[in-house]
Amino acid sequence: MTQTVRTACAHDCPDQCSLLATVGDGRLLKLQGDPDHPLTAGFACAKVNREHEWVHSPDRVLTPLRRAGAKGEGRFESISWAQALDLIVGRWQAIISTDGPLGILGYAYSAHQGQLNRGLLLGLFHALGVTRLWAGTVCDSCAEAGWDAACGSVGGADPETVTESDLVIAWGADLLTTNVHIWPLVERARARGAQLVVIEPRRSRTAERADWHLRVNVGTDAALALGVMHILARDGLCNRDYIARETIGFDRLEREVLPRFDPARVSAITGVSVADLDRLALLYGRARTPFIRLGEGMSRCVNGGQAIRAVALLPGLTGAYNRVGGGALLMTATGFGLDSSFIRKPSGPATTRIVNHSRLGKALLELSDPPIRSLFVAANNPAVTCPDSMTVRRGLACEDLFTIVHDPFLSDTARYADIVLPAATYLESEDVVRSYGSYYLQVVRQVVPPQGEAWSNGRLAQELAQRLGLKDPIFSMDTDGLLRELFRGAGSPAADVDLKDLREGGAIKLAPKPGRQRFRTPSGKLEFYSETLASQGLPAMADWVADPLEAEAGKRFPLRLLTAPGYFQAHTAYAGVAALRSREGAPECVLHPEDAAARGLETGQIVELHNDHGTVRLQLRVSDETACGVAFVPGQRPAAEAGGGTINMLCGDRYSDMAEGATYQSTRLDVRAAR
Ligand SMILES: Nc1nc2c(c(=O)[nH]1)N[C@H]1C(S)=C(S)[C@@H](COP(=O)(O)OP(=O)(O)OC[C@H]3O[C@@H](n4cnc5c(=O)[nH]c(N)nc54)[C@H](O)[C@@H]3O)O[C@H]1N2
Ligand SMILES: Nc1nc2c(c(=O)[nH]1)N[C@H]1C(S)=C(S)[C@@H](COP(=O)(O)OP(=O)(O)OC[C@H]3O[C@@H](n4cnc5c(=O)[nH]c(N)nc54)[C@H](O)[C@@H]3O)O[C@H]1N2
Ligand code: SF4
Ligand SMILES: [Mo]
Repeated sequence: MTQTVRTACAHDCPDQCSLLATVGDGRLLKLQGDPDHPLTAGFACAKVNREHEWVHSPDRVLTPLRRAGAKGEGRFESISWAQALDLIVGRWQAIISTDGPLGILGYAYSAHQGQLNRGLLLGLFHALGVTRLWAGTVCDSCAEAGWDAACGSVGGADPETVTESDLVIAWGADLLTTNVHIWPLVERARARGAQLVVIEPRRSRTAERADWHLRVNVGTDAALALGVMHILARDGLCNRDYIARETIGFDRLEREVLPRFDPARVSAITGVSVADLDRLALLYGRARTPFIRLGEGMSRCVNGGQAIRAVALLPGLTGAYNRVGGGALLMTATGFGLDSSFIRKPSGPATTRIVNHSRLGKALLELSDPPIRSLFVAANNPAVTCPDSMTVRRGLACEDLFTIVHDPFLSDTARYADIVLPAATYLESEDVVRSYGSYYLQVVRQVVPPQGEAWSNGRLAQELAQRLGLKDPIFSMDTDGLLRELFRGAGSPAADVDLKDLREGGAIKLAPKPGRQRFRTPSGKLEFYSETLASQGLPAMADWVADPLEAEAGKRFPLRLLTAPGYFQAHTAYAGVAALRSREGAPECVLHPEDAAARGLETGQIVELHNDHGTVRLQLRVSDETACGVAFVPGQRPAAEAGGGTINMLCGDRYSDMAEGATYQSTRLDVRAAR
């Protein structure tokens, strides 16, 4: 007997698909996209098509484990949940009584689950008052700050309106890889005459299928956007009426910044020819409903915040923000009006010590008063995904750090743990997800029972909280109670959601009215000039300045690193699925033919990428899909797969210009044949 259950995908992905799961004998047999969901449109991505192999992978951790070898070695013995929880609670109580709760670091950020499972762990950390993470600096904190500087904390254009667009720009976004469900809609717009322009340093899957791939130098998008603005202003293509009504500060930008971004200088910075720059500006200026899909990749470098900010300002010049099919979309998450503080902040001190992902290793090794004595990681793999991951591993290897990792798999990070706890995936628990790339909200239904003795993050948080004597009601609530808490502080439009509908039905759409982008800046307008940023000592206006440190490092390390998500991978989460591993192929580095020839290197050869941080071995592929001077490394792969290293071992711990984001893309390195 098989049965079909409607659920939602909880991977860290902007699409947040609605899924139909076929189940038989307690096993997931098949997952397919829900045909009734307008964006999912009946198909899942290449990764989730293999979800049955992920859930039932032979590599799943099925019981709690205690370390039986050296840290990092990966030797463990099975113990019971009761033993594991006793060990954790005993250790934490001892730390709290001698050093206070700051001696514990709670590390849980986003990743592969919904609002309840994620929120309850954060609630546990908050109630205990432990040291916490500035969540998101590896991912979107900088991109979000760049967007907020221009538009305020507000969702962008509804992706479904892209069908009305006459010019689609994927600006640093490989749609087919990270946002595949917008693709059929883009194709519909193209069938009606729209052009697709991809602005990318490499020829991505999406760039290959575009009408025009505009190659831009890594880290120069702010200059490109300002160059387009220069031409729009010069050629009389601005909508002065919109600028006067809905924006502030354009006059100052036009006077003080744009003159410096003349086509010749912009061309020298960005690598885009003056003719192509003119063509882009004219295409944009003459389009009625240009739709810009911004990706986060370009924000992950030292001047990344300014890049996102400058691109987000562009639709303000022509008034495209006020036309259905026009505007810009980075994220939608803040558009729902959800406020998870009743779950994430049930009690405990309002502020605490905060650690940045990029400096996790340093925090583990160097923080004092009190030092970090215990690290709790759930649903993340910082040994691979954090910048400066060599230092992270040195921190994780400390004998006196008591590390607990909750994960369905023995990740690279879990290999360093003292205690590994088996985690249930989203298919094994209940939750609610809100998309960050569309405007849908949906419940996640349990599809199969937890595998082995796995517990969901929510259950783990609740059981730990109870054993640690926390009395907050959220730690004994069922899903219905938690859902009510999640919506208790909700503003519009989430405040109007009927929880019964949400619980029993499919996805609910909460999109803003199309055709008028709202701004939640202090002025209520699109801000070309930001007093808020100025008061933080940041540039009041969008600008581009060269990074002096990088120019210096460039003299010794001629190549620049470019990284991006793998097509068949979700960072490291599918390392346990053999079929996806083999589809993705060996962990690789892609070099331009000229760079490869200059070093005498060939496709298939094992090479060493190296800089002052260390050396990483990868397989070389020679292709002009990457630019001269750029070493492209797709995906995040476990060290064992990649011949002993992972790419973030070469990345430094510098912060981006806004919100302390990671700066993978500002890494300099060189490549040589492996010795
Ligand atoms: N298959 C797959 N899908 C995923 C993920 C995954 O690992 N695998 N990860 C998910 C997660 S957590 C996130 S946050 C999203 C991220 O998805 P997006 O927001 O789309 O961001 P990225 O894919 O990181 O980067 C997008 C593109 O930016 C390009 N890029 C890098 N630097 C620059 C630059 O300086 N200028 C320009 N113009 N482009 C640049 C990269 O080549 C890349 O193709 O994807 C999600 N979806
Ligand atoms: N060089 C470079 N580095 C990057 C990026 C890049 O583009 N380039 N991208 C960055 C981005 S955007 C992000 S978001 C981060 C991602 O960084 P992480 O979130 O650290 O990476 P993941 O590989 O997604 O790790 C998720 C872990 O959660 C586990 N897991 C899955 N489901 C569950 C669950 O329900 N419960 C529990 N407890 N565990 C679960 C998986 O098995 C996996 O081990 O990486 C960042 N790192
Ligand atoms: S595209 Fe994203 S949301 Fe949809 S099934 Fe794949 S991972 Fe899940
Ligand atoms: Mo991310």
